[in-house]
Amino acid sequence: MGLDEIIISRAIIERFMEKFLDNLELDVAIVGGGVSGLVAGWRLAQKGRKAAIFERKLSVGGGMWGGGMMFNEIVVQEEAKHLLDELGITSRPYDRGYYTADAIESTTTLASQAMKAGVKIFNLIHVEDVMVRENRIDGLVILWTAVNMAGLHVDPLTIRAKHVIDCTGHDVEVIKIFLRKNQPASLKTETGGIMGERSMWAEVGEAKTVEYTSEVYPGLWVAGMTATGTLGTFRMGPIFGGMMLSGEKAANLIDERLKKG
Ligand code: 48H
Ligand code: FE2
Repeated sequence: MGLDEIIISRAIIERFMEKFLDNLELDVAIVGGGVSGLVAGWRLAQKGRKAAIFERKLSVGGGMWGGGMMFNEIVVQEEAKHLLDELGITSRPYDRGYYTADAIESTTTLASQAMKAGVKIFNLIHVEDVMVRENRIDGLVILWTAVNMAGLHVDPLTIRAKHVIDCTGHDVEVIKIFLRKNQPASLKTETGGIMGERSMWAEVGEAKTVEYTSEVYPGLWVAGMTATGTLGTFRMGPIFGGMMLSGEKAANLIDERLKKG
């Protein structure tokens, strides 16, 4: 078979454009393809929702690749073990109620399952703003990460979404941008602002992060470390059950909301 470079180029451009055009209007736009974002996308896609993940880096997986201090194993507690099983991630019991899993297997399997369920992932895209309409989030403002890194003055494009989940981890990026640009808007938190992530206390941090996974402004949700930081509880270190359960909870709550119309 003869190979033509131009066919290869055309194939990539056309296929990408099809995918991109098909995802300009979404039920749910997820910012950040870390653990919580991937789980949220996986669950929403399983429920038949049109969801896409926008990840600024080349690879998804966020903080899961490196396990704890680059020892590439993760710990998951009993409460989230069912998600490892459902995803097909091999886990081993350690102490009572603690399981370990290979960080690379966990990350790759989660990403693979999310995609196979139907969520689309757009990597190398930086979410730099949101769209707001009459006191409700209406979507995202996106730009290539490379443009942002190069400091070039190029205007962005937009994605319309009924719901946006900020899954940007410790950075709490979307929430910060939203507050900076939309004063005097306030969040559904104790002060109306970002409460801030606290020092490490795994047990409380894990439970509260799941509890705090919620809609903090109409159409704007927080999950994972962004929920930890926005509503203000303790960090938990390299235990990932809370992140997974938080992503799942956000997906379930949004799915219920979409059912109500
Ligand atoms: C597009 C963006 C943007 C942007 C960031 O860090 P993550 O893995 O986030 P979580 O919350 O799913 O998981 C947190 C976990 O990894 C962790 O750090 C834990 C449990 N820490 C405990 C502790 O004590 O430290 O993923 C966030 C993703 C990353 O891939 C970013 O690149 C991406 O979001 N991202 N993507 N546009 N503006 N900002
Ligand atoms: Fe972390």
